[in-house]
Amino acid sequence: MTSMQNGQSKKKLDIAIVGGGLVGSLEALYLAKRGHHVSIYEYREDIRQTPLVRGRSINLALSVRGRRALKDVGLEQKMIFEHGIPMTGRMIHRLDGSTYSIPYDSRTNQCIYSVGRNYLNGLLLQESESYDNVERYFNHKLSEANLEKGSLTFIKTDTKETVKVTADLVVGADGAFSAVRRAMMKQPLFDFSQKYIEHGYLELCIPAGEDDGFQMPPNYLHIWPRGNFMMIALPNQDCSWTVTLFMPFVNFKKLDTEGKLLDFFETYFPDSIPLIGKKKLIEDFFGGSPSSLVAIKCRPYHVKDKALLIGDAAHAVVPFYGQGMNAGFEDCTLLDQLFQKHHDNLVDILEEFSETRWEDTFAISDLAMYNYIEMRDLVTRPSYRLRKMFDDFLFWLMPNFWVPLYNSVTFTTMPYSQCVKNRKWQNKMLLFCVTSAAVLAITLYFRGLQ
Ligand code: FAD
Ligand code: EGU
Repeated sequence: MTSMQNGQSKKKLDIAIVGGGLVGSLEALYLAKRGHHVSIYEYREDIRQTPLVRGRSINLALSVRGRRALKDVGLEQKMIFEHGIPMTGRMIHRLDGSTYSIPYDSRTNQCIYSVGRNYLNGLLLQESESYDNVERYFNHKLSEANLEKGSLTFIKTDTKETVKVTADLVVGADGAFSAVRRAMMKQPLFDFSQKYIEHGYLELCIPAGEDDGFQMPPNYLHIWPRGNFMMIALPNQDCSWTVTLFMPFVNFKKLDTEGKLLDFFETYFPDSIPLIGKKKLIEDFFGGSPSSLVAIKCRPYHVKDKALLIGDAAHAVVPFYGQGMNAGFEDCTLLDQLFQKHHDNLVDILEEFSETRWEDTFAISDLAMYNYIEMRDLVTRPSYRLRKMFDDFLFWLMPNFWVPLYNSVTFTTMPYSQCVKNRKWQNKMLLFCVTSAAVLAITLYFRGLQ
């Protein structure tokens, strides 16, 4: 197609999306709906063709921002009601195995959904088959890019052949270690930072019970907060649970024998041992190695009218707010609104996206990093629960006026930076009220003495 797209809304663009993960495959649908010609280039093989590896399924928490994006491409109902498991609250596991739950939204009963990563990715790719203006190329690894020209070089992983293509627009949706972003690094004035945290994560599995049902109450996100480390579990469609253990790498390294592993679990997660099973715990733990977690910030997200980063490629966040995919999906929604606003004029679209999006992605990145430090033990502390009680009470009293931080992030589409500003204002307000109450009490007390 022609490269003279400037200003002409009728001209359809030729768009190359690098990365057919969650965000890339969703963006393809959005662009296809607008009539553009889209090619998805994905490093891995077609996940729809790969049988489930060792029956293991990895899941994610889908909340309002992600749902909103799926709704726009007509997939929300299918994802949520046929293949999502509602989680209405957290269930906290104490050391002694006793539990208590904290609802996500006791006021209007909103919930989040546990969805299978592979299932969702497969669904998005499958949906793209219904557009004849989308093409999918699997086993294509981006090796080189000239972003100013929109030219890309791929290596086919099966035949080792080289494939060169050019496009009107290159969308980098190739994840936290983005090759498109690497090419962008050469641009002057491109800011970049990355931060590895000292914790790694390892996935374990609680299989379905003998009666083929869930071994724990299914409609919760289960949490075992233990100070410097924690474990969480999300339910799967097949009644199993994906359990994720977050712990400093040095602690992982210390657990180098079966005995030490079982001792560790008996000390800290005793109730989980019969659920996972000793044999399976050992298999899963030593069968994998802990993965690292990285937060990446960069800006701007674009090069002229030729290239754009979205999803983890633009903003990888640590998972402690359950917002990485949701934020990436929100990128697609916002981008679509800009395509509408600027009548497909790429210069204006990319510039405005870069100019407006970073503040919100930096905000969710900071929130998630803050939560990494706090959530590990905070949920068990009285001060946290007191603040939460205040928040919930005021929310109940004035639902339009006082929306707690957690609710605004998870259950609204309010820009992330606005959620943070709200929180700061609420902190000031609470401090003011508490101080005023104290002053009033003291004043009345001394009056009483006179
Ligand atoms: P990815 O999913 O990483 O996809 C990138 C794709 O690009 C991949 O398919 C890859 O193969 C391909 N690719 C990479 N390099 C190349 C190349 N050179 N050429 C071609 N293709 C390439 N988010 C939530 O919203 N909720 C959660 O509950 C949640 N839990 C999480 C738990 C953990 C432990 C982690 C690590 C993350 C979690 N996230 C969660 C974040 C979420 O996984 C990511 O934000 C999301 O996967 C980002 O999607 P993406 O498409 O941008 O990147
Ligand atoms: C981490 C890893 C509970 C999936 C943060 C909550 C997460 C998820 C929480 C992972 C936590 C932590 C929130 C959701 C969600 C909670 C949230 C974290 C899904 C503040 C598969 N987090 N996660 N907060 O509120 O907003 O339940 O890997 F343990 S969903 Cl760390 Cl809402």
